[in-house]
Amino acid sequence: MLSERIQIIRSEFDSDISKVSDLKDLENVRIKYLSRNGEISTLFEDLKTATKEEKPLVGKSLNELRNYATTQFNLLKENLETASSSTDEKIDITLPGITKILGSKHLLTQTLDEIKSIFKGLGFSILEGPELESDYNNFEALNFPSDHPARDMQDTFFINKEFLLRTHTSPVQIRVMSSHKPPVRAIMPGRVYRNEAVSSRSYCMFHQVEGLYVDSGVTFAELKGTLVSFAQQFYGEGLNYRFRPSFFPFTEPSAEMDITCYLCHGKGCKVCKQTGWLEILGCGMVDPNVFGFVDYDSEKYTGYAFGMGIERTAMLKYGISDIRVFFENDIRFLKQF
Ligand code: 2NM
Repeated sequence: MLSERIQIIRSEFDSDISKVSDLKDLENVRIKYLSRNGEISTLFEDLKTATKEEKPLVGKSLNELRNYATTQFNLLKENLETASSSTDEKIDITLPGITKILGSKHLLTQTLDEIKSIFKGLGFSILEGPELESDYNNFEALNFPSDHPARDMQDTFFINKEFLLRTHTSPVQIRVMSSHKPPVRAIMPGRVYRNEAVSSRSYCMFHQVEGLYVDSGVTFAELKGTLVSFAQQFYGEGLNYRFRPSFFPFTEPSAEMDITCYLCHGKGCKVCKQTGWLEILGCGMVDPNVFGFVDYDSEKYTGYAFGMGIERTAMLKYGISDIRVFFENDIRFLKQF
C-alpha cells in the first residue's frame, strides 16, 4: 500500500537526517530522497497507479512528505553552513602577524667583534686569560714598582696578599710570553676591575682589549702603522691622528694615540675639551725589564704593546656620555644599536 510506504519512507528519512553531521552527508540524503530519481519522486511516479478513490488522500500525504523533507533539508543546510562559516572566521588573514621579539648583540659585544675582526685582518690571534690574577702577573712582572699607587687597596680589589681581580688584561701577555717563544702576535680582550668611585666616566668593572707583537726587529714605526690602520678601519678614513709621549711602567717609550675629534672636526668643542683631539688608546715598546721577567732575550727581541678600554671606545664612536648605561640593561638604550 502506497500510504504505508509513505510512512516507511518518512521514518527512514527521519533516521537518515538525524545522522547527518556535515554538508556532504546532507547532500547524500538529498540525493536519496529529493533528487529526480530519489525515493519521494519514485512515490510520485507510483501515485499514477493508485485508484481514483485513493488518489486525493495519498497525493495529499505525499505532498506533505515532500514539503516536510524539503523543509528539514533546508533548515539543516542553513545550520551547517553557518556553523562551518563561523569556524572559518577564527582565521582572520587580515590580522597582523605575531612577530617574535628578537634580542640583539650588546653594543659592547658589537664593538669588540669589530675590533677583533680588524686585528684578525692585521695578523693577530685572540687570547684570553683569568680575571682572578696573581699580584706577580698583574703588577710585578709588568715592572710596577712596589710603591706604585695602582698597587694600593684604594685602587685594586685584592682577594688576599697574593691574589686580586686583574686591573688590566696585561697579565695575559705575561702568561703568553712565559709559555711561548717569540714571535707572539695577539690581542687580549676581557673584563678588568678597578676600585674607584663610580661616575659617568668610570665604573668598577669594564672591558679592555690589549695587543702585543714581539719578534726580532719590531719597531715603533710598525706600531704606528698597525694602529693607524686600525683607527682608519674603526673610526673612518680621512681622520688625522697623532702620537703623544706618555708613561706606562711596562713600556718605554710610551705614547697615547689621538684622532681628530669627530664632533668638531678639530675646531675644539666640549667633547674634546677644546683641544680638537680625542685620546683613543695607549701604546709603547715593551720595556726590557718586562722581557727579563718572562725570560725573553731583550738583545734579540723587541715588541710593541697597546691597550684600549672597550666602553670608552664605543662611547667615543657613538657619542655616549655616561659609562653606566652599558651595565644598566635599559632596553631603551640597548635597542638603539
Ligand atoms: C697599554 C698601553 C701600553 C701593554 C704592555 C704589555 C706588556 F705586557 F707587553 F708589557 N701589555 N699591555 C700596554 C702598553 C697596555 O694599555 C693602555
